[in-house]
Amino acid sequence: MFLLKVISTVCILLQLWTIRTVSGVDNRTFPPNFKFGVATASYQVEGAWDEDGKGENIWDHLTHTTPDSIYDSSNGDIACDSYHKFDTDLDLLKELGVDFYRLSISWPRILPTGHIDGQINEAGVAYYEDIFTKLQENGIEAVVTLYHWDLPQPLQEDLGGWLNETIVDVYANYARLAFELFGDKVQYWVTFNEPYIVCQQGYESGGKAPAITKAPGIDLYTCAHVVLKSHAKAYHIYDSEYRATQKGKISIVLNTNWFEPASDDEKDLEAAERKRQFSFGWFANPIVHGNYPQVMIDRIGERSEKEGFDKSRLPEFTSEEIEDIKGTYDFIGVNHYSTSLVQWIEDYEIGEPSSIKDVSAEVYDDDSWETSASDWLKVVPWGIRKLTKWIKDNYNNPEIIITENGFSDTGDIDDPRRTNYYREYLSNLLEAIYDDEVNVTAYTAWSLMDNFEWFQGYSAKLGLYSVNFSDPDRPRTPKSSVKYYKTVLETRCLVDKCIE
Ligand code: PNW
Repeated sequence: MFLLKVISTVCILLQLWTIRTVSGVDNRTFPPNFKFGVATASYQVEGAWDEDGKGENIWDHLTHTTPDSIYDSSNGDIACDSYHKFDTDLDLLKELGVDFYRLSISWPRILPTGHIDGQINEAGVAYYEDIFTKLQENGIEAVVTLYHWDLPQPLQEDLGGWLNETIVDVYANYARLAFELFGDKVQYWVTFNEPYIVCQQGYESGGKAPAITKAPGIDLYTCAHVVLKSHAKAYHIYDSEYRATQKGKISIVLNTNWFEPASDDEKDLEAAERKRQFSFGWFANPIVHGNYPQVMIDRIGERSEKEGFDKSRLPEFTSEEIEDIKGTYDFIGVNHYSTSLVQWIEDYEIGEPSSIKDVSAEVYDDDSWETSASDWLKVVPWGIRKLTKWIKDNYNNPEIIITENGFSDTGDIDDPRRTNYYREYLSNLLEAIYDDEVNVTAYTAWSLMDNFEWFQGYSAKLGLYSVNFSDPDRPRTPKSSVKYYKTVLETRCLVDKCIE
């Protein structure tokens, strides 16, 4: 009897000692150097699509020529009008108390044709110069993406965009110009936002501009090859010409869901890992380890041969290129929103090529997961912990920056589900940091404000601030999630009171 009592007391004490959570939310404080920010992207917020000498980009072109491809036939012509309203945006950033602002430069705003030997558009340069100066004056770091999908239209028309290797040098010249002009005020550079989406949706599924769908199973791999070389070239330019004086960091931003096996069955585990390799690994493997994942090389090679191609549809890197690409990251930027289940299926039969057939896996959602206004976004907070741990284990424990994470709804000012999303995902991130010892150093909420959500137009809202798109002034109003995020930024804590 006495022994039982002792045992049960010890158990209770042990339990109390290990409890660190208040209603399931982790109550530890974020590490002292951990940074918080918010993000936007040029085409989604700037507007002023043809003002002050800006050149046309592939999204201007797509939304103007095929408006029906956008859910509400809208476009980014005006968007949030941030081209004229940066001072207002700056006030929002100050109100939130962010450590950094992640934004992107519109390439054709500073180089209207995309080419350095075209004309440099001084008004565009002045616009970004003003932004970076004001961020610096206010102690807000700049995380700057060079390419968030708004390719200068002439580079699409004349070169075929990311399918043509000659763009590597064109992009590199643009990158060098950006480092030269703004690098003294930029702490983090991102070469590309989500190359997976750029190539898979831009050059196969048609879900993003330039929506080229003519060679499935081929073009997307060519695109990725060219993007990876462009990335590496920009990295090396920064590394050798600017790093010593500007002292920033540079890398790429990769998007991925967490892919959870549908069961403990060996085959489901294998299919889930394969799906991860074909998504995140497609880019992370070359950048960290030098080449495409072996599973991609093997499967695409085998299928190409059976399809009658004389070489693999997956391009090959030379050994010099492998050495050149390997290690071109100072951190890994991760855009993460959701999780999917993956079930093993028989390989698709040989026929017309496609990247979906190359992977051959059934990818779906659990019906019980909370939904959002975007069909691809289900609320699965534990996915971010598993994903970051998997990245740690597979890519040499890199510094990880969560460069996007957020929730989509239809735009109510009172948005408890967004607050809940941030709280739950951040709680899992704390566990990744403290319990799995993952080196996550910063977190970015997508987005500062509602904006042009690509093919969903203005129907899906991901902002902390609401924007009234029917008012010419585009006034911004804080949603209730602003209050929560602001408190988190102030206290570095997700609950009323944290330990430590
Ligand atoms: C990101 N997925 O894209 C982009 O970087 C942003 O421009 C965009 O507004 C934001 O997410 C919200 O959509 C993604 O299918 C596109 O998992 C697709 C996925 C994830 C992110």
